[in-house]
Amino acid sequence: MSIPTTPFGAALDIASGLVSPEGPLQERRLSDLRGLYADEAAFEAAVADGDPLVYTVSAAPVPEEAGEVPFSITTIEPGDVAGELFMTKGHWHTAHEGEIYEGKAGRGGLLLFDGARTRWIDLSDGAVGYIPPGWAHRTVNTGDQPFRFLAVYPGAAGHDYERVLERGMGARVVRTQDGFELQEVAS
Ligand code: PAN
Ligand code: ZN
Repeated sequence: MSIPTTPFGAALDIASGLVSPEGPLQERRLSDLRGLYADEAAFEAAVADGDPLVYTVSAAPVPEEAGEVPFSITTIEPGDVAGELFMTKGHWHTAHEGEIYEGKAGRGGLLLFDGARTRWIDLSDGAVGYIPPGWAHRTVNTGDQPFRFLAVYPGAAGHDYERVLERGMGARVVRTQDGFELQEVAS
């Protein structure tokens, strides 16, 4: 049986990207994103050359259960693999559940894919992004500082990473001379 949650206020430390009181802390290194970058040779070279930290997720102590509303801060480091920007793995929710993101620091955005259509929502400057049910979502650091955002989602959402590995996100986000661009990928 799960322990009943009690009301609490949380501090979001924007300088460190940590939520307090703290729940699970996840670290994703580049090797955790195998199969997601277009340039596999550049990917393996970067993994061999130190396997850099790509993102961390600092979650509040809220269980992933129906009725609960977990929240977390994700920090994506600046960087790229042969021009393709550092990003989260991305997932579909296994249940028909949406999510809300709010940009907190740095520059970045949300790449969304419903299996046919791709959308981009900029989360820089504190923007809020709404992820409807049925849309895969991935975030990307488009700047040169850590990009941080708050995520709030239903506890019964569930996370399907396999489908993103198999089908992609419909586009890749790539560095250009004056910023970044979305490059469409046939799915
Ligand atoms: C977010 C993500 C978080 C990390 O909390 O889980 O940003 O991204 P990946 O889960 O794709 O590695 C969320 O969307 N939760 O549902
Ligand atoms: Zn999600």
